[in-house]
Amino acid sequence: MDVRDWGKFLQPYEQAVEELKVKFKTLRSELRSRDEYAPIEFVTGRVKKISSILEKSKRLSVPMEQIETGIEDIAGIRIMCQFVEDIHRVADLIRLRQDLIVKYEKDYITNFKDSGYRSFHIIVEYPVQTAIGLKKVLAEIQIRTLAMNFWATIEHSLNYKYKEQLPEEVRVRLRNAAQAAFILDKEMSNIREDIVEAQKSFEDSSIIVHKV
Ligand code: 0O2
Repeated sequence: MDVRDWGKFLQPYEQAVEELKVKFKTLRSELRSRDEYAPIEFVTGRVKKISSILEKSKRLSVPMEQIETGIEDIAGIRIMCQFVEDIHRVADLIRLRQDLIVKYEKDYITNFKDSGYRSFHIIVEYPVQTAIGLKKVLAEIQIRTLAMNFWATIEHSLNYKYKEQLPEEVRVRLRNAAQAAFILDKEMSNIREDIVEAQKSFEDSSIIVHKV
């Protein structure tokens, strides 16, 4: 594929990412305005880089004609939560949606990866209305806590720096850091109710200050 073909190929994925970002950000503000606890802290999204698509298709032996079905994270949405419990709540909300179909789920929270990676992935099929009709694309929704995201972001950049050849010492430190992030999530879950209550009264008081 030349650059123009890639542009055409990636267009529906770009649209899917933009639409899904708006939908999950809206879900967050909608829950807040209904005065319900919003399990979403913030949402990001990206379309996979061409070099990364090519590298993954090579690694998984997916021929170019099959990348639409063989590579499921060309469109990627990331939903960050405060607590592990929120991840399950967000996953429930996604399963109930009528605007996408859940294909399958990968639970790297119960079964974390050797690297120490933890996150909950949901692969969905999302219909995009394009100029030439409806196009269904696959998207990967990653749901994680702020601690899981901190760890994954650092590990991703170190892997980029060392080109996937992490020195053993760094690897061990990352595993220890993953364990620390796991304990942090657990401790935060233990005092979750106190934290949520405190945040709620802080928000209420800032609304009063705003009104004055
Ligand atoms: P990008 O944004 O393209 O650079 P994999 O073999 O890891 O590619 P797997 O195990 O089936 O594939 O995972 P999956 O569900 O396809 O998700 C891949 C994405 O999950 C990665 O995308 C990361 O965002 C995240 N991920 C999976 N494993 C790890 C890990 O060990 N460390 C970190 N930091 N992230 C991970 P890309 O390709 O890295 O992202």
